[in-house]
Amino acid sequence: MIEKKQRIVSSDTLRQQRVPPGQVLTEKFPVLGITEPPDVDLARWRLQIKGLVSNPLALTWEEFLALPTVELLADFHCVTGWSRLGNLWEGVPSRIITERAGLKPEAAAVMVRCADGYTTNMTLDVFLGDDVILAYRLDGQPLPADHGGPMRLIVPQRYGWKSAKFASGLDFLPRDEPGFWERRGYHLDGDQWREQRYWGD
Ligand SMILES: Nc1nc2c(c(=O)[nH]1)N[C@H]1C(S)=C(S)[C@@H](COP(=O)(O)O)O[C@H]1N2
Ligand SMILES: [Mo]
Repeated sequence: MIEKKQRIVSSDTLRQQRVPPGQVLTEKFPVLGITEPPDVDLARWRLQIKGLVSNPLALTWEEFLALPTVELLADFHCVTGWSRLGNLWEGVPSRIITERAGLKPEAAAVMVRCADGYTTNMTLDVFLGDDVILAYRLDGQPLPADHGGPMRLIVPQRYGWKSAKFASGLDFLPRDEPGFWERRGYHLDGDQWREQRYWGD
């Protein structure tokens, strides 16, 4: 039996006008990062899930790959002004992770931690959106290191800085706290349709 993988189209991508205010389309896929991609050894890779969960987890790469996956069609909007439309990602829905870890009712936000030292925050209503995935494939190939391989978050309804590359940890928190760019002037929430680029927007 051939099972067709569930395909989700982000509601960001279903808009009639897909380019948010102040953004310019690009066909290329620029690479943005605070460092070169870190070397990640899959044998030692772990996804640490901790904080306000009843069942903290440290998933190995094999355990992570065994989780249910979906395909996600989504546009990508970088706060520096470019948008790339129609990316096909594949990965594990965020909700699968919180189900396995047993999210406590006090949890209201998450800090995502990455192998390059980067962090980014979001509230749980954003993180638990049905189009948020932990992606490990892009356009039918393993996710390249440049674009966050082996695994990154994809959060289509927020600017690209929330789509944490080389993700290695999820820390569930009682309230939203600023991550790497959010401490340096980027908006705490980062909704591209409200042009929430910087503090005070
Ligand atoms: N770990 C990590 N994730 C990150 C970043 C980073 O520097 N480190 N940069 C962010 C920013 S600002 C953007 S626009 C996107 C860029 O993703 P791309 O390089 O695949 O285009 O990754 C985001 N995730
Ligand atoms: Mo960005």
